[in-house]
Amino acid sequence: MDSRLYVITGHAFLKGRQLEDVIRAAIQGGADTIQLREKDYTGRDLLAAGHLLRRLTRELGARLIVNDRIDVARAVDADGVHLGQGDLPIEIARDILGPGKFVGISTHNVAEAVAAEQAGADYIGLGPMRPTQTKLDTEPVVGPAGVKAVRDAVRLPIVAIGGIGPDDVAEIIRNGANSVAVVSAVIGADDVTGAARALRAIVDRERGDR
Ligand code: TZP
Ligand code: MG
Repeated sequence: MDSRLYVITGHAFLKGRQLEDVIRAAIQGGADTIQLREKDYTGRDLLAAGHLLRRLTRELGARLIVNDRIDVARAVDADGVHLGQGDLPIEIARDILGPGKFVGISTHNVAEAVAAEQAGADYIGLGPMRPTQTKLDTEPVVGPAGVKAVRDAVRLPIVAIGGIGPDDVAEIIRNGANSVAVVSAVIGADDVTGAARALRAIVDRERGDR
């Protein structure tokens, strides 16, 4: 799954704004993939947010990925699911979702990345790049240097995540990541479209032809 700017929801950063407006602004700024990730939502609330995001991403031409919940991904016909190390295995997710859907896996080191590739993941999340307040139970920081080590070990697309701001993106992409995933840097920005556009421009510049 070839993403360039991957934006993850986080209702704490909406500051009274509507999810729909913030995600529309992010996509207009160049987010090509939206992940629904709300750890404290009920199933019903996730389903409602999923339907809203499915309509919006279809209208604007972005992918929709659901974090953790294969059932919600299927119910809203998302483009795929993002799973952690402890979640159901990839082949189970594929059985449930059916053909043509993406399965991404969170990884934190070379061994997990290699295992995800062997298991048939469509992409890996790799992080955290920096300390972050958005997710409190993170693994130790991998950093941009860790991207290089993982790039040397796997071929599948790498989506770097965790504490990423505009100053980090060039090094992360140069070290071999395909994409960056952010919550606060876009969802929490006063100018959501401008923040997304700035990140996306760096990814596009540093990726060049690849
Ligand atoms: N997984 C690892 S770090 C993280 C997730 C979901 C949070 C990223 O949020 P931010 O605000 O971009 O640091
Ligand atoms: Mg998870």
